[in-house]
Amino acid sequence: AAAPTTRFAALRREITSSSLSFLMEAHDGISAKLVQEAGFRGVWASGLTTSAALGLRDSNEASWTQVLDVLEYMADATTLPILVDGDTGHGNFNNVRRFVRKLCERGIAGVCIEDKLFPKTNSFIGEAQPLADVDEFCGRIKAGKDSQTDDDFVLVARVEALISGQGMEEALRRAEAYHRAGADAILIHSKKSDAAEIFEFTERWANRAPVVIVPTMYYATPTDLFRQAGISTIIWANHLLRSSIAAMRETAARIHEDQSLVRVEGSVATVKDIFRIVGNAELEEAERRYLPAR
Ligand code: SPV
Ligand code: MG
Repeated sequence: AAAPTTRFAALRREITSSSLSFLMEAHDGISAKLVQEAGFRGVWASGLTTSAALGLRDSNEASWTQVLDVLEYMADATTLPILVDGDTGHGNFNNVRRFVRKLCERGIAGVCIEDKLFPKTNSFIGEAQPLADVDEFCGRIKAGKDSQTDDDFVLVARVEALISGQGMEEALRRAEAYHRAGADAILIHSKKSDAAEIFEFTERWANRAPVVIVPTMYYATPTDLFRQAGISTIIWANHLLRSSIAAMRETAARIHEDQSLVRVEGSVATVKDIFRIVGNAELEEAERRYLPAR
């Protein structure tokens, strides 16, 4: 097939193609660049890590326009399609409409919204978080789909029924309703340490719509099993922020202890590397073109 011409089409292809796709978490411009440098074909703009990188909790403490600003830096930093974690959609159907329009304007290729209530809480905190009413959430999905200004914009509906302890029947019932409401894919989330309930879901769901998963807690499951289960897309949801936290903590402690840079110099990225990542070569070339010769 021909290469997709827009980021919207590129994300749609990742989500709908029969082969397993991967989205790697990023939370700012430089992490988005590193996702692309590693060879990934799409970015997951995580709510957890975008919030944490701002020093905030994953509880809608950053306003939706502040999230949009971060997304703009990310979209400018990479040519990859971005699927943004839209949390609950920041309110009701009306907030979803405006959010989706603004995402399309900024070239964000898709959004994932979850069937919870604003302000949300991260799925790995507490038990039995209240879920949205199914019909009300379907209204958010329909409103989002009706508001996209690019036909290929992707809306992923995230089912939190397993997370909140409401069981497989409820998860399937919700997935079916969200699919009928027009969601392009279903994200089935689980916080179990094994993938048994994910595989039960995929078997019973039988690929009526593409399935997206986030194996943060069941990370030990071999990726080939997800492939065999017909899963569309895996989101590696938070590992660039987590790796940078580990690295920053170690570097800060070492410099604090040593009052010297000697022992860190060999293990941190070079200043030259920073220049390369943010594209200083392009600026030098542009200076030759646009600045008067001296
Ligand atoms: C995120 O990355 O913000 C997610 C995934 O929504 S999770 O943290 O598992 O809820
Ligand atoms: Mg999130």
